[in-house]
Amino acid sequence: MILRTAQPSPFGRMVRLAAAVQGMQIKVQTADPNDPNDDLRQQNPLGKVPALLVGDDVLYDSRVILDYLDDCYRSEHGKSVLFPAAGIGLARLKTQLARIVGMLDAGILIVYEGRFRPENMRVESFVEYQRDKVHRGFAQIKAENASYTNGATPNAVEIALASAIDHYDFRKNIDWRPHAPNLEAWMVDFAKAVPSYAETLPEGIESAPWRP
Ligand SMILES: N[C@@H](CCC(=O)N[C@@H](CS)C(=O)NCC(=O)O)C(=O)O
Repeated sequence: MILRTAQPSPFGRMVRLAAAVQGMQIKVQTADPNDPNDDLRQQNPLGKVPALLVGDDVLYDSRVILDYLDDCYRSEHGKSVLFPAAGIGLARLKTQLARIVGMLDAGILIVYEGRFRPENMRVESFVEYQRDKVHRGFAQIKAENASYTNGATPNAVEIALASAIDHYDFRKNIDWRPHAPNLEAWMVDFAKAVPSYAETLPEGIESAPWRP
């Protein structure tokens, strides 16, 4: 399996963390979504990372990849680390994951508003519209994630939450702290417990109480 991803991508980081937590080896091959000559665009016509090459198949997006990694683990071990639930419990976990992916998609749109539009064409109301989605998401999460207790085996939602928090700190476009101050302690516990946390950090991210 080869993972096409870009180092700062929070979606790619989710996949790398998930593979590491499951003890799976995945070869990472850097992709540049901005480079028209990168064969990423042949592999995934959307030109987005992450994309996972499995034999002749190309899997995207991040949630499809997480589901596939989970299936691989489950068929070998008879249990699941990423989605340890069934029925409504599983649907709940997947909804929580969809919420974080949606919050990240909104954050990426904010990054692209700055990257792709000339300064005089940027629309602040659009940025605010996206930012509000992220703030509302954090307000809900605040009520649900009082403490991190899963040790070295976080589930998919916890992996996504840690990746999202570091992403917003890396891009500095969302101040999540006033909306979910309890997540600082949550991050301290997550970072301490999950061995692959430090090695998958976005390069150049500023330090924090849970980050070197
Ligand atoms: N919802 C997708 C989002 C993937 C995504 O937006 N990736 C960004 C990098 S973080 C990308 O490749 N952007 C390039 C583009 O939109 O053209 C997922 O979960 O995989």
